[in-house]
Amino acid sequence: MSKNRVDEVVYDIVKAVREVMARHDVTYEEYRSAVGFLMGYADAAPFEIPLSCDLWFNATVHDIEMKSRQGSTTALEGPYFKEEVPLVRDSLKVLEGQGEPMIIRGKVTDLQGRPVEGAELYIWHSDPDGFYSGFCDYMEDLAYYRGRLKIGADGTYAVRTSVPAPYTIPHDGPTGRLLEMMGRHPWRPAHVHFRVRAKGFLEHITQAYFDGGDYVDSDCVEGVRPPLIHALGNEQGVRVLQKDFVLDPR
Ligand code: MBD
Ligand code: FE
Repeated sequence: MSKNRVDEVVYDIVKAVREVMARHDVTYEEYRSAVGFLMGYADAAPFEIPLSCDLWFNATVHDIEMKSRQGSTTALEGPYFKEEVPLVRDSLKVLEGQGEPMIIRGKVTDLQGRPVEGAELYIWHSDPDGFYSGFCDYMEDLAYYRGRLKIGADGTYAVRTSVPAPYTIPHDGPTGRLLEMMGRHPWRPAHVHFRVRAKGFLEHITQAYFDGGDYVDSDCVEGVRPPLIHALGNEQGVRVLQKDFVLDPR
């Protein structure tokens, strides 16, 4: 029968790398320098190992997981979710006078289009400078640009906040150096994160990107999928993001 899973997967990776080395005629010098590069993580930046793995492979595991779902398109969770955020009714706390106002609204339904009453919707995103509360020195209060909403009987929600900005992954270590050597940039397009929890349904984690926004076509972590790109509306100077969620039953 089948070999053990570790051997099956790891040995396939080894063979794939060998094939790439042969195809590009990798030299001894290049091989030694690649090993040296990996040593750099252990020596100076072990904390960048997850960053580097996520940069190349998180979207891949995500796509694999998504194959077994039928609801609306899910997306990467990213590293900045916080559980302990305020329950909000209609607005998130924002830095006053900064950024463009935005309303996010939509509906939470099941696969048959019926509203999912009692669902919990977490929303989090960056400030107008691309920073997340709790992860920068001027915004410790987790109420900024974060909140948890309770979905009512009709399944709809609407919350006021401001438009987030593109974000760079940390690039002052080996991961950034590698991207630079490759001629790639460390930016993610501006985005809003969502997490929906409801009894009887699979947890639904997703993101929204803005049509025409910078880096939507060149996300460094390659996490953008067409159904996640939304055209921002404009109602009397307020940007409008419509984001609906279709949940998969558990
Ligand atoms: C982010 O804000 C993010 O959403 C992802 C997926 C990776 C790095 C930073
Ligand atoms: Fe993010």
